[in-house]
Amino acid sequence: NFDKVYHQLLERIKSEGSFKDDRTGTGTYSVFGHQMRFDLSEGFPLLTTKKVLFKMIATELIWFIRGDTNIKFLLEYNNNIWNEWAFKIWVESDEYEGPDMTDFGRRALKDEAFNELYKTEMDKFKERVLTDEAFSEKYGNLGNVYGKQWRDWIGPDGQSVDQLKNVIDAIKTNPDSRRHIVTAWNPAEIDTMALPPCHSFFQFYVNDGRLSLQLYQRSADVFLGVPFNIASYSLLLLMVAKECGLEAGEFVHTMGDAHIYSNHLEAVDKQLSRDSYEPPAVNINSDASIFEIEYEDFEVVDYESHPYIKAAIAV
Ligand code: DHF
Ligand code: TMP
Repeated sequence: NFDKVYHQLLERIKSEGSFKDDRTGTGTYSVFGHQMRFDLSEGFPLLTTKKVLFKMIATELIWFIRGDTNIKFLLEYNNNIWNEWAFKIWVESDEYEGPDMTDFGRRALKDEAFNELYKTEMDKFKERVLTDEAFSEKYGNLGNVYGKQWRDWIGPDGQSVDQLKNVIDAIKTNPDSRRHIVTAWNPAEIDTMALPPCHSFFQFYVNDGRLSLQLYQRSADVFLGVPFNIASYSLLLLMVAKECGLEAGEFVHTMGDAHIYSNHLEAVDKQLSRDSYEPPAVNINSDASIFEIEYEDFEVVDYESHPYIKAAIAV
């Protein structure tokens, strides 16, 4: 039961987690080192004890696979999950002349008047990214984040390394290899990224016609980020398995700092009080290569879930 595996992590952090301050000033309860396993032959691990928006996960994954790092692509799908991190670069730049947005994430939660101002500025920002090409080139971009590293890692002589294409070729030609790795963690470029990669490193493993994937996630926002991360890497596994003519095996999710933000505790308890439904299935209705699959090619079948639980994201 996929939800149970996830609930066990929430319970573990609640009972064993120690409190500490964090970069965002919110405070978290955390454990260090945790592993969850999801066998995709049992269904697709989209959590059912709260509604998780598959569209956001699928369009973000396609964005990574395209090697795109500009939120414009996401905004065109009405996907707002990366807005705050692009907005932050904009409001901290010399060109920004609007009202002071310092520490907007925390201030928007405490001060209703400021929240209105913030929402107005954010709407203006989104509109400009969508309609003003020069602006979007500059401020829609999150820097050398996931998509860039997966598809166009720049080596010491300036050569481009397409890690995703290489790993797929290697799975096809040399399935037993122990080197099926893609890493977004590029130490020399961390300071060019809006946020250093949280899901930083993954490896494939082939056995008995089944393809498995293990992710190392250095930092895990267990209430908001992790449900997305589980579904995202499970979808990537389905896509790569199909591309390589293999069955999808297990998604193994290994975490470093696994934390619950102090302002998510109530939401967590609400979720823990719910019983799970059967997991849905996800179909890929296309024979296009993994590099050409579009959002419309995915189909989620029989997704039944409890309602959405709203929680504030720490910026
Ligand atoms: N920062 C933090 N503090 N936690 C994160 O999980 C996180 N994730 C990022 C970027 N920075 C982050 C990218 N992924 C949401 C989910 C994943 C995600 C960013 C945001 C999110 O807010 N999910 C909400 C609402 C989704 C929506 O309505 O668009 C959710 O309830 O799932
Ligand atoms: P950090 O860089 O200080 O670790 O902050 C990043 C936060 O974002 C942290 O709470 C983990 C969270 N996060 C996820 O859980 N999953 C994700 O996919 C991303 C991008 C971030």
